[in-house]
Amino acid sequence: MMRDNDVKKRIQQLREDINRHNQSYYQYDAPQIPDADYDALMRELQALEAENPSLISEDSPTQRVGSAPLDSFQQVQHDVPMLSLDNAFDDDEFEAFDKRVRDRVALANKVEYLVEPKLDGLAISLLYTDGIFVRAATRGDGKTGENVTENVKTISAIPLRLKGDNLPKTIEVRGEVFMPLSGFERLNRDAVRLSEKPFANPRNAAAGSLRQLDSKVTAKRPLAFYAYGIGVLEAFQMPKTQHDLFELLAGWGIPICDQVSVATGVEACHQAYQRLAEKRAMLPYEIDGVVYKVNDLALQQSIGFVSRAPRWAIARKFPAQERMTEVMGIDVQVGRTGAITPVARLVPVFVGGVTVTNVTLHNEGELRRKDVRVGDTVIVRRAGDVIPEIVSVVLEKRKSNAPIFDMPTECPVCGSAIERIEGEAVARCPAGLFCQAQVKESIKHFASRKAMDVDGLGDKIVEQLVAEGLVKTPADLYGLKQQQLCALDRMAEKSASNLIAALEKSKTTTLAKFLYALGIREVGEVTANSLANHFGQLEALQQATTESLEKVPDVGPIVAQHVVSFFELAHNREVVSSLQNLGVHWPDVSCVSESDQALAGKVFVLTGTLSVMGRIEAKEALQSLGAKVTGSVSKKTDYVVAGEEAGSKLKKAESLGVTVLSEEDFIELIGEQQGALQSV
Ligand code: 9MJ
Repeated sequence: MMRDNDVKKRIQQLREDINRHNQSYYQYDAPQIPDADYDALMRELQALEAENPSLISEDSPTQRVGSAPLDSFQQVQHDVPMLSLDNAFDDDEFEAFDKRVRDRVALANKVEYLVEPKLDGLAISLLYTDGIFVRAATRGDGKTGENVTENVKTISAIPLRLKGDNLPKTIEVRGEVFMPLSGFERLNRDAVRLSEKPFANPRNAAAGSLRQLDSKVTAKRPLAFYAYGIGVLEAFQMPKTQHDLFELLAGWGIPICDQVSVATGVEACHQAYQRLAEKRAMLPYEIDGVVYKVNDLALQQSIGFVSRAPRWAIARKFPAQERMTEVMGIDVQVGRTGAITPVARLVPVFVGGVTVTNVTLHNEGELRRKDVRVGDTVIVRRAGDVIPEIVSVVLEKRKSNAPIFDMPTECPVCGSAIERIEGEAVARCPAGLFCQAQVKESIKHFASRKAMDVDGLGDKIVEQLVAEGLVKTPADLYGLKQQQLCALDRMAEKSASNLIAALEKSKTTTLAKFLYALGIREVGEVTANSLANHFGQLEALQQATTESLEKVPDVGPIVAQHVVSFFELAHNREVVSSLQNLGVHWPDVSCVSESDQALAGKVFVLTGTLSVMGRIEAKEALQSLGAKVTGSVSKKTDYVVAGEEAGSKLKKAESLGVTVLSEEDFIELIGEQQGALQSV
């Protein structure tokens, strides 16, 4: 039997050892002892605490193993708004920012900045009262976040009790939760081994881990944290600079990134940026740029902030990332309209923030131009959210016998002779719905979110349904029976009945969505919407001539011809009427003439993250009011709706003098217009 004093000492020792091992494991991915030994230490500590409940402390590692799952996250109001950052995309934009700072505070001298790496994770707020961790919340929309306390407790890098005696009554520490690269790679290796879907990038992995209702799951995820600021601070003297603040936080045991530096004036800032860009590939975590912050906290205060971003800080993103990898094979895919696309299969490579395994080579011309061959070493680039591409082949590494890749002359799926039309880059399989690949793709398109939005009809299910001959046209989907679905791979009874219910629900749609779902060539969402608004009824559209179609905004001779050809085919007319007979229906839009629509003809661009409505919903709301939503900003754009972290499109709108709406302005506008319509 241990004496009380010995028990206390042993508990203390175990806590220190376990904390140290947690740090080695999660932060440095360098475990110092085997898992079994670690488990033994943890069990010993748990047993001692169970026998001596008075010795349990809130900061014991036993408190980090997760607790009972929640039903949902509670909301948390941020008393001090949690801001995000504006971006500078080049030196000029940063220099313009620096000038604005100097003008605002009438500073003739150079400004002193703290240069921090920009971590790619999830912003989080940590509340400490009398040094004890009491609550963690996500940023959410900056005003209201989600309470993720139970999950954050499991992150061993975050202290549950601050060190030292001179502590504030209340402090809200803000920073980024992220997943170090080694932990991310380990997590994905495990996912692949267990046939689970790997995460696309460390950011998604961190966000997915933190938004778990079951904190026991979060406890197993290798998350880390760096602080970058504070929100609420009570009964404590504010330090003088951002740098001093970092030192203060570090002294209390809060993790701070060790790559920060002070730079005075733009030249020194550019150098600090360059230094970090060069170090980037060596860092054990993903960074996507640097953040410059005015170092003097009193100056920060006087400069203030606008809507969601401080005026005293700016993020400068790194340019596209490039990495080398190998081409394992080249496949040829057949798309929904028969387009034949060569795709390079790569040895997976983590580049520009995601793991890339396939890269499209677009068409034969592109394949020839780049001369990509199986076995080649290639440079892959991915910038921002742009799809990855092969920049070039590293010819020095090519094996002398690597054969040129020949495009097939026959469709790899149905065997039809591939057609190449003069002047068109794309080769096509002309077999249409006699080609199983095109049937599969048309069904996937029909069911997709922006089309009929059939929840739960994933690609794998569609592939089985078509391969088994259960579905030949979209209309067949609505005749599927529970038993047929249950016979498919990985389809439990519950999922089958959910899918039947989702199909039923999808029958209530809009004419625009239905037209888009039909997959008529060149009829994307915007055109489908224009057609629906113009014709009002399907019957009118089906009978339209090319001349009348060309009167629709956006519709030129090619689109008009595709629409006419589509409805000329008896097969297509039959599918459309079967769908209607099976109950697919939409509200009549013919009663509102185009010019009556509140936003008729107005061109909108949505950019950044829209947190209240979401992109798809916002787009639908605009389209229902007759507006057109496009992807790029030009002189023709009437409004740009800029959500959180809006980037280059917002800049372009500002430079062209296009009206910019915040998300709140936009919601107000939609509300007013919808209200106006209802009262007509
Ligand atoms: C990141 N993501 O690393 C800020 N951030 O400061 C750093 N984010 C930030 N600072 C104010 N280093 C708002 C966001």
